[in-house]
Amino acid sequence: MTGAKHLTIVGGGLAGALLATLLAQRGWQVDVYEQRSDPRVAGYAGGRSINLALAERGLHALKQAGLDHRVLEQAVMMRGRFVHPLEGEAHLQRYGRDDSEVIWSISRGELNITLLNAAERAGVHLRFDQALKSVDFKTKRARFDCLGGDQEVSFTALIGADGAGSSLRGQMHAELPFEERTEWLDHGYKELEIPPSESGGFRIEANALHIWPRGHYMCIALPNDERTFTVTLFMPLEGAYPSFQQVSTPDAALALFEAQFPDTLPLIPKLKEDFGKNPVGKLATLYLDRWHLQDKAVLIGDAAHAMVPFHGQGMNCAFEDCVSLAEHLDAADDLEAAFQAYSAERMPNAAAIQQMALENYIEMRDKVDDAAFLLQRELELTLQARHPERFVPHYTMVTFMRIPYAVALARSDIQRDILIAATRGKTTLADVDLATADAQVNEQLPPLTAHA
Ligand code: FAD
Ligand code: 8R5
Repeated sequence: MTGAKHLTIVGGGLAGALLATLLAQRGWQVDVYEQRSDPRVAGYAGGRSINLALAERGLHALKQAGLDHRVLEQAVMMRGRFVHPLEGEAHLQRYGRDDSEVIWSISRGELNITLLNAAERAGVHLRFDQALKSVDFKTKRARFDCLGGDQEVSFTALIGADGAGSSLRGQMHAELPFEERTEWLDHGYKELEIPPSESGGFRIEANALHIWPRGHYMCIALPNDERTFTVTLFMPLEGAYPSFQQVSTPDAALALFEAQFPDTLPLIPKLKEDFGKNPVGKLATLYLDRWHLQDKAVLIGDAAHAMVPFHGQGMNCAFEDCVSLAEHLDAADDLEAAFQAYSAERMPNAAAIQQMALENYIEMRDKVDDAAFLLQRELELTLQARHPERFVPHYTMVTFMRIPYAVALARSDIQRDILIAATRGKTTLADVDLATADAQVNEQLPPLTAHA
């Protein structure tokens, strides 16, 4: 890139703070405007201890900024799904082959602070309590609302890292309309908490992502480093019992948990209080047909492609965007070429993970304790061992590799067909015709080595 290397980032959340660091480390002059107060001074405004699953894609991006070790120090390892059926024994289903294939539970507040500190160390100019209000793209001036009144700032280009409700997106739309569609999921969520045990330890297995699958709804729990768990109940918003419409009071919540999640009752002492206090979260997928406006503005992270949470990839994907945009900004001749190349690379991949995230809800809430699914999972691992270059389990491609999401989706579709055909009507692996499955793998799945 030749010319002025100056950029203004709107939003100092996860993607904004990481991108600012990556760019400053590459010699860019970067300003960040964040609407909230500085979490290092005011405490994290998210309030409750909210945790996120960090996987290989996000970890690799943090490594580019030299932050992987710092973040992992505060993380709790999750080896697999700990499945709690309504009847029968709870058990761990490993995500990968061993402890080199795990995901990490990290606190959003701590992560954001780590990223903001890194940005500042790299020379980024951070400004808090500044909300983007309007943009004049002709004169390249942006207006921010701040405590002392409005202020106008001139910019070279704006980067929208201002999350799902992005105001920069709205301003870009007003300047040059594009196709924008928000598909709301008809399910929502409520957060609850498992405190530490009386002796100060974790009340259930710490190194796992817990799932209570119940068909059309589910609970999950992720560990926090202060030995609590954040439990999330996902359920339809309306319609037949149970839905948030029908389960709308703390007493109704208690009745639901007594009947459907009895093993969690002694773990969540403030169930009624949490349920009454915390709002029902809404979930949506955001589809745009353009992410940039000439050489003047570009979107990253949730502002560009908010997704439902069920693959735990929203932040991971946002971090991949940051690395991609930083690399294209370095390589391209001008800003417009960089924004164009970044969009061309990332848009198909964002669409793929958005789709896979929707699909994984059904797997988590309905399939993980199903015999046919478990046999398919067993065959998946067997075929991986027999064809390590060609057959890589779906979850592994998304979570432990960095192959483009679109490649993972295309290969998963082929693999699913092979798994379903080979296990149809079978109850054990011994009954599966491995020779036929082997032939299909060799025929339909070229080696993956190029993407490793
Ligand atoms: P955000 O992190 O939302 O940051 C946007 C920032 O912009 C905020 O700081 C906001 O204050 C600021 N802002 C907004 N408007 C303005 C404005 N007008 N002017 C200035 N600043 C503004 N992803 C995973 O990968 N794994 C998980 O396990 C996971 N769990 C999640 C759990 C929950 C409860 C939620 C809600 C999301 C979860 N996600 C997870 C998704 C993940 O949080 C997002 O994908 C990720 O935060 C996107 O980063 P972002 O920087 O684009 O947006
Ligand atoms: N986000 C996650 C996974 C996949 C787990 C698996 C799923 C809560 C609002 Cl629902 C969900 C996953 O397939 O076994 N990894 O990480 C995180 C998830 O939900 C987060 C905590 C969440 C938005 C509420």
